[in-house]
Amino acid sequence: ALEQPYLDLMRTVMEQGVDRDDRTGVGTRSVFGHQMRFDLSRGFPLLTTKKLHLRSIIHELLWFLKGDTNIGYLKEHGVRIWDEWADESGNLGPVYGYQWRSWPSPNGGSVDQIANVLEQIRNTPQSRRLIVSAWNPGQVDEMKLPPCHCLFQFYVANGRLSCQLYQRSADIFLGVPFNIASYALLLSMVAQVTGLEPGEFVHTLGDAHLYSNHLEQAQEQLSRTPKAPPRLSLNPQVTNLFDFTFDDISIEEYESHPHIKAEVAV
Ligand code: U5P
Repeated sequence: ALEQPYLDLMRTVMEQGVDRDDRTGVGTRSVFGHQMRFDLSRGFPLLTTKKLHLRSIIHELLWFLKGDTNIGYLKEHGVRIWDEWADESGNLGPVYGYQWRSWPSPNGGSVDQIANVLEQIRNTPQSRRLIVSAWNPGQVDEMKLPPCHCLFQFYVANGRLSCQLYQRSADIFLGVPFNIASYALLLSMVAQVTGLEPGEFVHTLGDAHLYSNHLEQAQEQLSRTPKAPPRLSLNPQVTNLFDFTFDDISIEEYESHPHIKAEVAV
């Protein structure tokens, strides 16, 4: 199954992980360093072993791409995933959107990493420098939440666009299913606007952990048999990455096992 690498990660951590305390006080079982590969030509890697809703993730990605770091846009669309981190004005500090679209440069200007990487994919697809970084060491302390998905790189071969993400910290049960979907979506959108076919999403994890209060849920999920993956449908008229709207993106033929409830560690 397309999601097998995710289920393998879950099983590996369950069986071979080390139990540790963590910042939240909940406690985790973890491994350090793990890689998963998802071939997007086989379908969209939205998990089928539990039901997931993509609405928040689509809005969050569009919000990142706008360069926005205030939760106002998310609130307007009923997305609450960033609420607990924002200050009274809804600001999050120089998080993802800011670094992606306007990383401050030493001369007082700024770098639009997304626009640059699109231009490089189009003009020098063989480049080994197709990188976007959200981890700005000079500004991490000003961010309400230091980036979990820190850096990604594109790779073009045989008309296919691949993307590898480095994620420093990965909540396997709650966060990772959405991180996979979010980057698979970004990869598909970038592929469309650069005239390429989606290739592989390679997901590299640093501290990959199951919270101690997610172990039962993980067992339940591992007992389920995956179904055929859904399909991502993007409006083919969109040729500029920044023109995508919520209505241009949909998931089709999604069949899944029921949702599994679990507490978020804050
Ligand atoms: N987390 C994710 N994916 C995200 C954002 C957060 O898995 O996109 C999880 C991290 O894995 C961790 C927590 O469990 O949120 C952030 O805590 P820390 O790593 O900053 O201590």
